[in-house]
Amino acid sequence: MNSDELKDTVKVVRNWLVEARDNVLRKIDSRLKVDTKSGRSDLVTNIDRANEQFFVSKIRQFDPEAKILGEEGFGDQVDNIDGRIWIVDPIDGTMNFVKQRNHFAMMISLYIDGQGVLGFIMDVINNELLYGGPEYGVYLNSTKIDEVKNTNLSDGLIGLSGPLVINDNFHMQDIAQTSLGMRIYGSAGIDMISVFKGELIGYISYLKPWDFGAGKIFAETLGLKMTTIDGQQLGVLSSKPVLLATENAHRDILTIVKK
Ligand code: 2AM
Ligand code: CA
Ligand code: CA
Ligand code: CA
Repeated sequence: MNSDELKDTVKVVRNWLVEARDNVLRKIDSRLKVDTKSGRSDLVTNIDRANEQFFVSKIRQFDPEAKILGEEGFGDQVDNIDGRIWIVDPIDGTMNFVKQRNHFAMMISLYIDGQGVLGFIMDVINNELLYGGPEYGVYLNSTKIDEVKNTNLSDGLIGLSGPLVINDNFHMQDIAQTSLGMRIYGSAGIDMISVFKGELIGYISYLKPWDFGAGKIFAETLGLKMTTIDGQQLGVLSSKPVLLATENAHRDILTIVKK
């Protein structure tokens, strides 16, 4: 995409997010319809569904040829990375949304032939939007992020997912002990905003494309690393434990994982 197309796309998607945020805030005190998916901690609400339908209809109007990969299934069946793919997580941190009405995000990303072009993560309650990509640069609201300090694991806080720590998968407790402390926020989007603000040195969780699509683009742009937990390249359509970290912390964590 040329720079005018990028600017136009950013403007359009930001408008969708503003409208979606208004829609969610308007309904935030209403009674939710909550259903379980794979288990009792894997939830979906009427708002997740309505919000995904909203984004899917906006994307269809704006970019009719593109494929859409949406968590709640209102997009397309996407089985290869060819062409333009929009990835949508309408509410990230649904458990937080249900229990706290706080600490949840909306995430959208655009890939072309497997290359990340633009990503968007919005912290709905804090009204913080992280957006951009390799050609556009990465911004937090109106402030450009030029670099994220390359901190070691032992000098920072690490964001982890509850199940990985409880089960001590991949020596997760050793990783937590080596860091200055672990934080479990319960939303990949909120964790990733914290990583790109330099508040966490990394984040580790089992993630699907809609969980990591936007974050992977910011990592590639800002020189952080996002790979599978064993350091392999992370494909856009993969569904694996993911390690996002500063370059130094990524190295430190892989040393522990491979012990
Ligand atoms: P979600 O809320 O969009 O499902 C903590 O639960 C984080 O892991 C959230 O970002 C959540 O995204 C994501 N996640 C991925 N797979 C999950 C699952 N099976 N159950 C709960 N959360 C999941
Ligand atoms: Ca979910
Ligand atoms: Ca998610
Ligand atoms: Ca979700």
